[in-house]
Amino acid sequence: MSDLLKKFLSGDRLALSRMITLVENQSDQLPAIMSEIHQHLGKAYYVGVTGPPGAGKSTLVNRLIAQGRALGKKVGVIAIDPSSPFSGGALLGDRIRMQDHASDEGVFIRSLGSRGAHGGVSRATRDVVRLMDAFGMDWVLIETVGVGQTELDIMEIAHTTVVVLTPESGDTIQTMKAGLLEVADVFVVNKADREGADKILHELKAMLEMSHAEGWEVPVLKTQAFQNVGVKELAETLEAHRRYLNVSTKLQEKLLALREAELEEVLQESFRQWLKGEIPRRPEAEALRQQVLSGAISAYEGASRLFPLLQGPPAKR
Ligand SMILES: Nc1nc2c(ncn2[C@@H]2O[C@H](COP(=O)(O)OP(=O)(O)O)[C@@H](O)[C@H]2O)c(=O)[nH]1
Ligand SMILES: [Mg+2]
Repeated sequence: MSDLLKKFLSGDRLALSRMITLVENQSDQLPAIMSEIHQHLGKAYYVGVTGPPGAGKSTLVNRLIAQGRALGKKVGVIAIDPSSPFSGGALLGDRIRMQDHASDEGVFIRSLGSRGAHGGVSRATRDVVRLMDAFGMDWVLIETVGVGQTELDIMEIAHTTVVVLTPESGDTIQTMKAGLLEVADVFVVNKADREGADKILHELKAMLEMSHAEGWEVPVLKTQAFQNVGVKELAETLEAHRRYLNVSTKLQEKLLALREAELEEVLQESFRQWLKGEIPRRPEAEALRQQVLSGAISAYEGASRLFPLLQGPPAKR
């Protein structure tokens, strides 16, 4: 086991931070790291917080950190910031608010850049969430701007997804088109101090009634994150959803689908690297590949003869 991993497992925050950087940079140490920490996973509760820019997600997350800390939970936060290609590039507002907890050993906050990550954000997020889990966090909060498919993909890792809207979100229908209705386990109408909060609340409730979802009844809560109003109720609702997941088969189904998709993704990436020659090829496999490239045999024949070869022992490097 590497020195870094030992430090990580002993609770060294700097080691956690370094390992997150390895994830961000897609280090080739990654497969080994993720394999090593695997046995330490499964203790943390993953909560996704998504919604339009300016809805109050960061403010709410900041309040949830405080709630968690009051309950004695260790809290990890991942803020996915589309404005920055770099790690640590949190929006100024985020950084200021999150500093409330900067000196708290029970809190670890990290911002992940998403621009330029070439669709690798959801994978990076997944791995960072797991690092925080293995590190011993009780809650891992993931903040993303709910604007597109990438953000919705990110939410797949979350046990519970909170969708934050505001009275200004007005065009609720538009939001639902973006698929937020499907991912939401809890809706929050933040900025309830503003006009129109009840209107959107009722719209959401009506929409949820029409969706005929069975099992968990998606609650719609009102909050005023900046005044810390309704946040305790939100934390209680999160715990209720967590209990629901534990007694129903939902969590198992979710995990199964997630793991299958991930295995496929990792395998595809391995195949891609193999094809591009980034992974050394066994001579027999290389010969077959050449036969396909030269047109001597069909891709079908090449693949059907290659696959069994790939199943064999790895080539000597
Ligand atoms: N009026 C009002 N403003 C709020 C509330 N919660 C947050 N805000 C403000 O909304 C702005 C955006 O908040 P932020 O948390 O950065 O939103 P994010 O982009 O979704 O993370 C900030 O100026 C907050 O102070 C609220 O309940 N009521
Ligand atoms: Mg934010």
